[in-house]
Amino acid sequence: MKETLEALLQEALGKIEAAEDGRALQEVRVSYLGKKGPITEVLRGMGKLSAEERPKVGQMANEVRDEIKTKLDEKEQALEDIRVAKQLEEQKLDVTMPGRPIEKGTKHPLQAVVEEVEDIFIGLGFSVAEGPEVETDYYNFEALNLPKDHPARDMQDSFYFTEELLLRTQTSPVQARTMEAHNGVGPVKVICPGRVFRRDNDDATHSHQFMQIEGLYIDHNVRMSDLRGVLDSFVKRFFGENREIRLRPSFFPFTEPSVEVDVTCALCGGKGCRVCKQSGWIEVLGAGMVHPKVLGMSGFDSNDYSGFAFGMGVERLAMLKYGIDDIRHFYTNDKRFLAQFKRV
Ligand code: 2NL
Repeated sequence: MKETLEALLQEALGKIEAAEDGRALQEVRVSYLGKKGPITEVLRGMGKLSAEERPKVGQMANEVRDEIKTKLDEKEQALEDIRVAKQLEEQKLDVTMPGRPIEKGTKHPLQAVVEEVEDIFIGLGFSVAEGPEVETDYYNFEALNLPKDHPARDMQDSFYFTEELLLRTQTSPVQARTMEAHNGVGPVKVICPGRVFRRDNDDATHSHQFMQIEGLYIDHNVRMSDLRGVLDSFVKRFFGENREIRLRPSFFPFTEPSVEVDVTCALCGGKGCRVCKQSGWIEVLGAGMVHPKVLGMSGFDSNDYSGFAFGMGVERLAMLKYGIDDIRHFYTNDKRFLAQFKRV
């Protein structure tokens, strides 16, 4: 028995030594330590031994089994170490290599224009206010003298969530909220940039969502000449010192009187060309004196206070300033288009 176990051990150790991979080792493990292996067989045959031999043989069989197990585990670890070392050798990583350059993004031209306009108006004493894109019918329409069934609502058909909740069609509701928060005490001097939405068919000059900047100035004795002065300063800063503005009568439900504001054409300097359709003027924004009803609804006494307001499309400003011919360029995010505004 003793000799048999000793021989088994030597044989197993030899095979472990010779094994070149995990599979060969696994075969040795199964054939020597498995249920049908020779050691199990020895242990099973112990019943035939004498009482005094039995514990000795049992102990020896256990020792042989443990020895084989230990050697198997050691060899397995050794093979794994070799495998890892080989892999490290093959997959050398040069940590000193320069990384792939990360492409730097640019500010979106619309954002750049909004920030530029903000800077100009902050310089004129205005502050910037923002508000929700989902608005109530009250702030978007009612508070701006556009009662339900007013025909001018057709021009601003919107996206409704419910009868009373919609995507705002203009940023005026932010101004209405600002006025309300002042509790009838002026001055109010804000500009409100933001995204607005209208149910419209998209083409080169229309989009169902675009950006607007509206302005509002309420105080004692604010007059049309103040509006003219502020807009003239803005236009000169934004488009160039050599530009002039012109006010034409117009209509908005929230202002009275209302005007359309034109700027002299940069291309022809006012002489008339293709861009300005021979008129020498290009329309850039709408404005007017805040309607007394609008002042009243937002808590201002129109006998005590007056104000002017204006609204302009950011896309239109950007298109005129940078000679962009299609509004859709702003939304399709073609990098060739966006990269042109790196220095803006
Ligand atoms: C346009 C014209 C305009 C206003 C917006 C306004 C806001 C309040 C009161 C009175 Cl809270 N008016 N906003 C006034 C005149 C014109 O926008 O063509 N926008 C693109």
